[in-house]
Amino acid sequence: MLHKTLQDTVHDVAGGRPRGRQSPSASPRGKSVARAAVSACLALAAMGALPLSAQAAEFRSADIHPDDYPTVQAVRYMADLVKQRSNGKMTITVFSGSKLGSENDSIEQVKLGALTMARVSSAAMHNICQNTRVPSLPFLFRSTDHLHKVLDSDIGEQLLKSCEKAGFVGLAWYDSGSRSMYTRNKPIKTLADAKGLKIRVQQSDLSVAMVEAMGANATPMSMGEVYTSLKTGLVDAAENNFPSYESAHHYEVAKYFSLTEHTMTPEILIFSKRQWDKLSPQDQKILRDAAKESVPYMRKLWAEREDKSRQVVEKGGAQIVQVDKASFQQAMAPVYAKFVTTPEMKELVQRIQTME
Ligand code: GTR
Repeated sequence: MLHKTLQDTVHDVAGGRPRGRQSPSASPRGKSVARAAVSACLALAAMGALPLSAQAAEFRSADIHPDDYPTVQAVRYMADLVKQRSNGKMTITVFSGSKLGSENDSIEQVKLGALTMARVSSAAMHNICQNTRVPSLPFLFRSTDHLHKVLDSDIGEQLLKSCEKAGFVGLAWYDSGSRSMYTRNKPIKTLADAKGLKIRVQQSDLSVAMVEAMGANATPMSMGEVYTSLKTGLVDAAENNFPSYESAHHYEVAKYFSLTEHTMTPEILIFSKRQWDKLSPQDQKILRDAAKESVPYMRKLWAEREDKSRQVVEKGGAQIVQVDKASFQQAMAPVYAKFVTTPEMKELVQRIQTME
């Protein structure tokens, strides 16, 4: 493919005659012009100076979730649109199930440009791009509708854009429902039940602070380590949404799922800024549009999966526990005080809270 498209470039460089007519390379002088052009293109491509738009682009995207998970399905949906609209010039292969490493590994690779895309939890971006903390703030959204309204508005765009300085083009937000606590030994019903527990959290200062504000001890670790940590009692509890609780089999080792619904941290689809800058505006538009169009598809899959996962865990012996939510909510003021620090964040939070 690369060869073919480079030839097309050579064709342009060497005179751009339509196919079927005698090309300059048919004459001895033409041949040497074409040869020189090929070498120049190869050299430029090797240096990364040739716009990717002149080459066939094969992108890889990482996800820690299994094949049937809504995030993986949504990026595959985007990939189909991109392939179709670029006439096969741009392809995206999604590597599911942590085949390309943990979320933190993928983020690092995307920053370097060694990997093109990753679908990660926005919590994994908190310490890299601080505005991504905003939609993870505890009890910020009143409902899924409220979350969607915010993420679909200019606020969502502003938050996605804020990662560019750190080397990431934010393409889309995906749903992740709300996260709740689950425990091995006894159910959490009120804030007092969380006190002193060792709770696994995502690798983010904000996630640590949320659990500490509940009076518990936070143990940040990657998702891949959680099952064993729960099973062996290294931690007493963890927190996640129903689909992750189910697909990662955490319900088998921590059966009390307490509906704290303390955060609605969304998923984010990131693209390497290094690679993005080499694409033509037309190709960038194809990618952006396709990512946006995968969002409603993802939301539909997500709603279905939340219901299905809830049924699976209940059948598997998990107990769904109602909690005194207000007691958790009241404990969160220090988290806001610590993390909503810049005028921009303060304004965003205020706009979100007052959005109808
Ligand atoms: C899930 C999320 C993953 C990962 C995981 C975790 O809800 O989809 O990307 O961040 O939570 O808790 O590590």
